Amino acid sequence: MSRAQSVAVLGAPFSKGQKRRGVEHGPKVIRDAGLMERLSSLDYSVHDFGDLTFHHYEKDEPYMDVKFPRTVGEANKTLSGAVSRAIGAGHTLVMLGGDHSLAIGSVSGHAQQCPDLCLIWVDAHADVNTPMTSPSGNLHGQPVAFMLKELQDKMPAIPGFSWTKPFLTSRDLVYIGLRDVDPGEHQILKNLGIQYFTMRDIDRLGIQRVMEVTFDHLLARKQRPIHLSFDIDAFDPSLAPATGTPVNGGLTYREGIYITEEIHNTGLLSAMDLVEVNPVLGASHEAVEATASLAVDVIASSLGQTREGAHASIDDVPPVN
Ligand code: Z70
Ligand code: MN
Ligand code: MN
Ligand code: MN
Repeated sequence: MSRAQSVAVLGAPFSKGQKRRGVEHGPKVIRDAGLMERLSSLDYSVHDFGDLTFHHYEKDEPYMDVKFPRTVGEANKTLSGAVSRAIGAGHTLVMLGGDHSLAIGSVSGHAQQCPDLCLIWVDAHADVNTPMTSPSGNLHGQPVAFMLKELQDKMPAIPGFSWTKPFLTSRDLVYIGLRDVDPGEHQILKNLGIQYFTMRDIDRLGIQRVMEVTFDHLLARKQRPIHLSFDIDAFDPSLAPATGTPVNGGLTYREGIYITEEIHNTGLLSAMDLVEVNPVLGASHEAVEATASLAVDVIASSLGQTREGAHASIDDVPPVN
């Protein structure tokens, strides 16, 4: 098992894509749950790029209904540059959020280096509202709308976002785990023909078939880099209670881990986000630790930790002495 590969871990302690405080502590609790040790034990060379620091505008008036547009826009610009540099240097990137608005910077930075990437979005939510369809004005419910070329003429010029242009087509994206989709989002999913698997679809097809169709859809024509954007609220709230918007009826532990094992097995994972872990919203210390430890399992599994175990070359088995 020789992995010449290196993993870069980048923290993005940021919360202005939504209104609840606490999600900016996500990187710390995920690290405290043992992330770096787990990745090192997978035989990667692991580089901790630390946490980014973000500028918060004191006066950041809403644009239409969009909250903190300049603060979110500039944070994502910063993140995009950092992700692009890390990928350009040859690392597999792990971004620790922070709220899901950070995917704008993370995926766009990845796309700068890998223009043909595809995106797997694991989430209870579709996060594809435009400022006009958004019921909340929160940018963590809108990141995908910034990425899709087909929505370009539906997106107003939001202050803070002039640095980014859409770079993805609707065929480059698959959703898994949806169960709380707003009417405007549903219209976008249907109109653009986006491939998505709701929790109901997982009930019908089983997670194995869902992954088969996902890779068929994204990779059948050609192999290309994968960006995995994993919102911890995709899991059932009984497993991931410490998050801003828990929705009943989510992924089981085994479904979530199967998704990430299969993504690892493609050999094409190039960058991933793990977002929306909010330690302030856990009802107890145990609830927070369970959520953070689940996040570590998701990341480790995406990067090759297996349930069946693994072994080094036969020459490395200790001889009888
Ligand atoms: C809703 C909105 C959302 C995460 C909530 C919710 C979006 N669709 N995303 N929690 N991670 O406000 O747009
Ligand atoms: Mn999300
Ligand atoms: Mn979500
Ligand atoms: Mn491998």
